[in-house]
This record gives sequence, C-alpha cells and structure tokens, in this order.
Amino acid sequence: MRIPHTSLGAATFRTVFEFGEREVAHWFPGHMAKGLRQMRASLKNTDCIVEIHDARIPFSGRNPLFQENLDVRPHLLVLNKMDLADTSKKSSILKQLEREGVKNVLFTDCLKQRDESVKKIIPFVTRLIESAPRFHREETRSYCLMVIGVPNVGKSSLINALRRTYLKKGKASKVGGEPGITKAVLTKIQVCERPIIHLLDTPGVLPPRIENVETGMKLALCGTILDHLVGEDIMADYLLFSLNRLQQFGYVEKYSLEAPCDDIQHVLKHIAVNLGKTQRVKALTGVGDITIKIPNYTAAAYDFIRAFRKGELGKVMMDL
Ligand SMILES: Nc1nc2c(ncn2[C@@H]2O[C@H](COP(=O)(O)OP(=O)(O)O)[C@@H](O)[C@H]2O)c(=O)[nH]1
Ligand SMILES: [Mg+2]
Repeated sequence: MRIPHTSLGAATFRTVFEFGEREVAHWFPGHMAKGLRQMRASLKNTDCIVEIHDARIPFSGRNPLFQENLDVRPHLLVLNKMDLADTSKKSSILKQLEREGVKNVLFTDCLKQRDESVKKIIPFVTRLIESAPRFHREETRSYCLMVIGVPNVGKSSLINALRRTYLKKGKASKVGGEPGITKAVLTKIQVCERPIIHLLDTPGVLPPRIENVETGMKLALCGTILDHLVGEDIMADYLLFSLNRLQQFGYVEKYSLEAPCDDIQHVLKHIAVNLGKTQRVKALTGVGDITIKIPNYTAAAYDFIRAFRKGELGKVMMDL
C-alpha cells in the first residue's frame, strides 16, 4: 500500500537508524570451514557456478569466497524470491551489478509452478559455458553445474524447480533405469540432453558476508542469519525503519493502525493487541498483588517479521 504524501499528516520518519553498540562478530556460526573445503573440491569439476541470492538484497551479504573461481568459470547470479522484491528499479540494479563485475543475472521465483524465469536458467548457462574457454575435460560434451549461496535464499528450491522442469520431460525413468547411471543420478541431476548438463544435487552453502551491522540486519530480515543471534526487537525496529524509508506502508492496513508510524513500541503494541497477543503479569501495588495484561512485544515482533517474510507487508528493495 502506498499512501500519498498528503495523507501522511504529521508523520515524520527517522532518516538514519541507530544501531547502538552492536557488533557483527558472532552473528554467523563458524562451522562452515569443512563445507567450504568440500565445496572447493566440487568446484574443480564444475563448469558453471549458479550463485543464488535473495532479490531483496542484491548487493548485501553475497560471499566473495568463491570469486577466485570466477575468472575461469562462468558464473550466473540468480536473484530469487522476486515475488517478494520490488523490482521496479531492475535496470539500475543490473547496472550496479555489472559495475561490480557481475554481468549474468536472472530474477526467479522458485516457488511458482512452471515459472518462466526458472526455465531460462539452463539455456542461459549453456550459452555461458559454450562461449567460455574450456578448462578441463576438453573432449567431453558434458557439463556440470553447481548451485551455491548463503543459507535460505532458495538453493534447494531452485534445484527442485529445475528437477521438476527436467523430470517432467519423461526422461528421468530412462536415465535411472540404466545400471551405472543410477548411481550418478543420486548425486547429479541431468537437466539437459544436448549438451548433457548435470546439476550437483547438494548446493554449496556459503557463510554470508556481513560487512556491517546494517548488512547483518538485512540478512537477518531475509532469514539468512538466525533471528535470536541478532535480536527480534531490533530486527522489528529496523524493519519498520526500512518500510517507512521505502514508503511501503502495507503494515498500516494489515495491523489496522491509524497512520504510518515510526515508533516501534507503538506499532508492536498495536500488533499485540490486534492479534490478542498479551500476557498477564503480576504487579505489586500498595494494596497488594494485582494481575495486569501487557502486550507481548516479542510475539508481536515475531509476527511483524514473519508477515514481512511472507510478503504480506508488500514488496521491498532493501539495497537501494
Ligand atoms: N517467496 C518465495 N519464497 C521462496 C522462494 N524460493 C524459496 N523460498 C522459500 O525460502 C525458504 C528457503 O528455501 P530453501 O530452498 O530451503 O533455501 P536454501 O537454504 O538456500 O536451500 C523456504 O521457506 C522456501 O519455501 C521464492 O522464489 N519465493
Ligand atoms: Mg537447502
């Protein structure tokens, strides 16, 4: 919902977000070294890297670790969850990515059945591989793709969508029916006949790159960092700040607020009451204990964040 400026009344919004003393050091668990080692080994046999990232944050959080491979291997950036992203400024996003050296970009919605954008991936990748200088297995016309990306951006969903698209063609049983190939299809999914293209069925999980607290906050809102490591209260506040900055006022209608508002306590109180999420607490008074009902701010913050992730508060572009 976009509310015209004139009806905003006296609403004034913060122009900067105060992050306080927070540090990003512990926001991502450091258990990924082993995964990265394995991924490096798989990358050796990979002809094209399909990197997937959240379309709402095309510039934030992408891990440059694998970039050393980019010089020799074609790379496609898939910006997924386009159904949740405001892509009205797509051309400036593409331009900025190109300035950063990312030339091959597709937007997708992996949850949509028979999404046209998902179907573009294989022809795109074929073109990329065939126009790149080959660097191994010179004779074989058989290529291998690997999907990589930070957690929760839709790597598994993309693999499933490609599998759906390919298996629909009825070749799957034939492939699986031949001994010797059966083993291969357990770890590799054939996604194209001519040339033969396989997709590794386990994606490479990269730790997100968290340059600063704001990047961390965006990554957390998109579900890439565990909520409790960042804190739901500050995430909810940063979400409100962002929605107001983007003039995306869907929350006003969703939670029956009178007007857009920049005060998170006020908004959360409203959400809590609206959803019946209140808690009883004992209070000591001069005349004895009484039980009072207070809004459950944590539950409200959760609901606010969950609604955002489902797209119920409108589409956003957090990086522009
Ligand atoms: N709205 C939306 N949600 C998606 C899309 N792709 C994946 N998801 C959801 O995002 C979450 C993470 O997806 P998953 O494939 O497990 O991500 P992975 O951790 O990168 O493998 C799941 O809840 C998916 O249903 C998409 O294109 N649009
Ligand atoms: Mg997965």
